[in-house]
Amino acid sequence: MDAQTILTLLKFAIPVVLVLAAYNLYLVFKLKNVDLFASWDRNKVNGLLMIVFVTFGTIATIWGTRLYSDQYILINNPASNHGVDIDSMFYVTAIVTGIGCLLTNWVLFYFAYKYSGKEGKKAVYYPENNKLEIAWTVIPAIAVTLLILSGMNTWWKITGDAPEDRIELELTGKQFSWDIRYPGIDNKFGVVTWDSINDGASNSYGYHFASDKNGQDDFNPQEIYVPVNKPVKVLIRARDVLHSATMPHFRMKMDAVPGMTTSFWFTPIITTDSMRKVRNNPKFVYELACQEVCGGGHWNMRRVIHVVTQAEYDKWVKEQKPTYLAWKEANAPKVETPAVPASDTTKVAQPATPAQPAIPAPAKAEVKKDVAAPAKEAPKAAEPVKKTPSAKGGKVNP
Ligand SMILES: [Cu+2]
Repeated sequence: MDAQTILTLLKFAIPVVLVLAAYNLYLVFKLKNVDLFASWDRNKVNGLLMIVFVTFGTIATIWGTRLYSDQYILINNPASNHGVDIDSMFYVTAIVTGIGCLLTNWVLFYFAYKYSGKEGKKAVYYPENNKLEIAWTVIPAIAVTLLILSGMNTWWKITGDAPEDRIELELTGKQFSWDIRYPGIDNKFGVVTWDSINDGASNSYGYHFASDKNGQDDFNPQEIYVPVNKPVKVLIRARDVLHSATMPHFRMKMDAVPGMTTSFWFTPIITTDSMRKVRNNPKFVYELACQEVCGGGHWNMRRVIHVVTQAEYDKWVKEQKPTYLAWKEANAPKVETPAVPASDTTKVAQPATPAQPAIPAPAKAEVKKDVAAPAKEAPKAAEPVKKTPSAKGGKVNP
């Protein structure tokens, strides 16, 4: 047993021993019929303890809130325009309810002290007071209505139309990661449908590359980049179960629902670099998380968000490779073994010698090697889906 373990055990053992000792003393005095507190006015002592309790509780609450305030991201440095709105709503709500909470509790404990039992004192019979009833119904009702209205106003802004000069990006939640998509230079998202999803053939997003030009410049980076002071509209989808796209530093959150596209927009107002200085933390990064407990790997659904200058953003966009290129490469017909599916790497890896006959067309069993491909059809070099998707450019149809 090391010193640390012994210390931890002692921390638990000492209070237990003290409580047992006190209980033993109590039993001894009880057996001897000694009442240590016989001279005390117990009602008065209890009344005074009420005051001590509420005073101590108030001080501890204020002290604790101040102590932890800079560790809770939700009350520090909102990094988006809507974040500022949400934080001010949070403060207003906290102040209004905080004052209500303090007032009612102070009155409660003070009355317990003031009206503690006394010899010969009788309780007053006070059955009802309509004016009081109306007052404490109407005042909270008005306060809550105002709070809700300001909340609705902010909600409508966040989920309403984004400004024209926005950039757009799309997040798709799946067990267990976020797929990120940008529309590329044409600013139009290509059509994606679930039945084209083919993880084994570099099409985990379900693009219709062969028939849909809009998708050919879309790119799927591993991290999110957004320019500062520019509105960002985020489209949110789910590939399997419910997820929830959450960007806590921007105070943004929206459920990802299979079968539909949800969205929000915000304008980042502080670059990552500036926030590192503000927080005095050179390693600080903004994050995207999943806030729906969506399964065993839920905790792993993290993506880094970089808020950069417009110039840095433009440079980054130029550097991105459209997913189409990787798909084209992965699905290009191989000259040596034309009959084998391009994604069947086990075959491609073996160079065909002249003595060997050409490998025959793939048997069913070989096709099955393309695991993780949910599409019903075997992967082919050419675009497998001929159906024209109903969604137009810019819209997605999961
Ligand atoms: Cu999730």
